[in-house]
Amino acid sequence: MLLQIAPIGPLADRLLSEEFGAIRLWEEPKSWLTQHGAEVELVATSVRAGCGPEILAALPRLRAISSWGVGHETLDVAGAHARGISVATTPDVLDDCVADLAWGLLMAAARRIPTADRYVRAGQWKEVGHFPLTTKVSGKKLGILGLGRIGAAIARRGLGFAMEVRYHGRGPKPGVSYGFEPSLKDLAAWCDFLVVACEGGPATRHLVSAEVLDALGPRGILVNIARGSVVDQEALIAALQAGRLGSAGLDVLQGEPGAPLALRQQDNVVLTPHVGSATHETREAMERLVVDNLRAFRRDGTLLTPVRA
Ligand code: 8YV
Repeated sequence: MLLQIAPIGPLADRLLSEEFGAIRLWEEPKSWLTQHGAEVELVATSVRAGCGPEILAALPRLRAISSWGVGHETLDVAGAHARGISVATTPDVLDDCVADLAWGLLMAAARRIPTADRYVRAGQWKEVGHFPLTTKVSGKKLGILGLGRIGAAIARRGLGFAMEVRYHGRGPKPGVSYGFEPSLKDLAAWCDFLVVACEGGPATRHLVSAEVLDALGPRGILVNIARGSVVDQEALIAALQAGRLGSAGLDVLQGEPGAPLALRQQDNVVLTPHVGSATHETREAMERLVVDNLRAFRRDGTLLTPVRA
């Protein structure tokens, strides 16, 4: 039996129902897990809905979890692996769109595109005159926190903008030509633009600290398309307000959905509502991959895109 924890999207929801006869947990009574948990062998979920230790404990015969989204901080991956349960997410298919958005935010923050747009709409172009000068993008130094699949896609785009790229992460990546920087603070001090592309969860919480933001400095730009938790948001707000950080482009925030007033009031911030993967093409590919992972598991007991232990 396949248990679907929460709605995923129209395509996945339909296929899971048609091909797997998915039980939709959100449409069942609260007692469903206690009564039927032992019948469940497959779970479909999303990074939004997650699959934590409580649900795992209620599913003694579970064999595989297929989750929508590349993030897995809301899934108990360690607990699942310890029980021999395979876990799949939806990597690869969203790399381009998330990297594209990182560049959109970088450019919007550096060239102040949203502010310039408001300037024209408010009639200031004609009334006040020329818009203030902004920051050049091409040829600058690009720092990337987390050179995974998405970080690498961001780096590749940087080469097209004639940038030197360096990165920080758990360690140097084999076969990578970009320079590895063992200290995030040193990377921030070196680069003009710092893009956060690492995993979320406790291991990366507040890696971008007040110290790192100060190293990035009053002309530096921070872009975050990863998780709000990676950035110390209070420190970020303080740095932006004081002009100790140049500007920021943020697709993810702590406490999302929604943004604190302090950020919404800052002119040197560009905000998007966690839409890195949110294009028709990529969302369809992510939904298909959730189903394809389950099809593969049902066929031969393997997943196409498993999370490695
Ligand atoms: C989603 C994501 O846009 O895949 C992920 O981990 O963060 C994104 O693809 C996000 O989960 C929407 O809430």
